[in-house]
Amino acid sequence: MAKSSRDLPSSSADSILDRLSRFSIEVPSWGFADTGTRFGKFLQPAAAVDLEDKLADAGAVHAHTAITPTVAVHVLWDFPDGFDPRVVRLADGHGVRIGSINPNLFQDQCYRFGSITNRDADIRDQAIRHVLDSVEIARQTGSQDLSLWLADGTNYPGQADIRARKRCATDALRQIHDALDEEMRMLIEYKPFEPAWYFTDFFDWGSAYIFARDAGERAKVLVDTGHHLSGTNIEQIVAWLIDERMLGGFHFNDRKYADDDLTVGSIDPYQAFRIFNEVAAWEHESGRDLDIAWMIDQSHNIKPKAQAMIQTACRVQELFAKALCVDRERLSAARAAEDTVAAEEALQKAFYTDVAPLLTEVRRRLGVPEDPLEAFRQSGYEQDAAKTRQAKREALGHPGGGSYA
Ligand code: PSV
Ligand code: MN
Repeated sequence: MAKSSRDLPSSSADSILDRLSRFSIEVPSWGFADTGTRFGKFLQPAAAVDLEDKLADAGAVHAHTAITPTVAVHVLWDFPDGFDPRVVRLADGHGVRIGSINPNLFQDQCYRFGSITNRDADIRDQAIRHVLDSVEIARQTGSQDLSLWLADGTNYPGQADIRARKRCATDALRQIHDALDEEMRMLIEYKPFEPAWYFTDFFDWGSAYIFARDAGERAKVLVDTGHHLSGTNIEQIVAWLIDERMLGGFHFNDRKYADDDLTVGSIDPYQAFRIFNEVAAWEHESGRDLDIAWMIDQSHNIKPKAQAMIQTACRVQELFAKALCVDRERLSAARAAEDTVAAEEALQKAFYTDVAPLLTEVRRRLGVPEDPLEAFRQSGYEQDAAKTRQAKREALGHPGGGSYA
């Protein structure tokens, strides 16, 4: 069994390289701006001040990795003064495209008691209109994915009728689904708590599945790896959703306690590997790539933003490469013989395989530095950005830095 990807049979190494050459993952615009915790923000001079800076940073990440061609946008944070279609050209100028569109149904005062689950029909309509406007934005940016995270929920037992809220959400999602173009997808994200503390309406994969099923065939479930209670077996959820043809995509990050938004693999790289292993297993069986949205959802409060994004994208690429190294024949044989040790070893051997030679080769093919993070750190990009962005902040009259927007 291979200790290094150099020891792989050349046919497997070739197919792994081909798959890695087709691999890409979306970065979130909000990962480049100053963000913080609910207790405050630590500002960074090189943090993006506006959407153009975020696109420039995403462009720099893509230029160093060649695997992050698209940028997710959050409608109110990125288009606070309304959507301007010139953003498509702006992104193009930085070598990236606009990816998933994230409506914002949690910031307006009217959503205090919910958006599409609100008992007030006018507020529900306002929420639906905002999402329909977001569908129009997706049309203009050529985006395939409408990514819905509903912060809706309640804080106290007795506060609201759980079933009535479920029915309101179902109606709203159907209306939104019907407005999608043929090639669009509606991704429904779940989260067990926060900002609501008694229950969230979209609380787990089962609820997201039911909402997606009832909305229509273009609706799928979005798994944010940080949105699980401790001990949840995320790869099992992923395997079930894949099998049900209901996995729409991922929001990757890592967590230790709650929705910590930490760098993928910083706490539990084996968990990320096990998730990728489910994707790789399906791809091996079906002989094609799984058509899902791979997205990063992290906000880096302490780390320099673009560095953290490069580190993340490369870590995902590395862990996916390891999952592609699983010897599927050996694994099947071990399972068939009920040889639990050998079956587990098939996974562990792949996880501990040094995939550096594969990554070097794929980066050579993609025309990017062998060590994207180090090349970026040496490039001077961050220092230049800090200078121009400080000047921009002062010109805008808020030298202290911005917000998520
Ligand atoms: C909510 O915690 C979430 O995961 C949703 O995807 C939001 O769009 C994103 O984070 C914003 O940071
Ligand atoms: Mn998310």
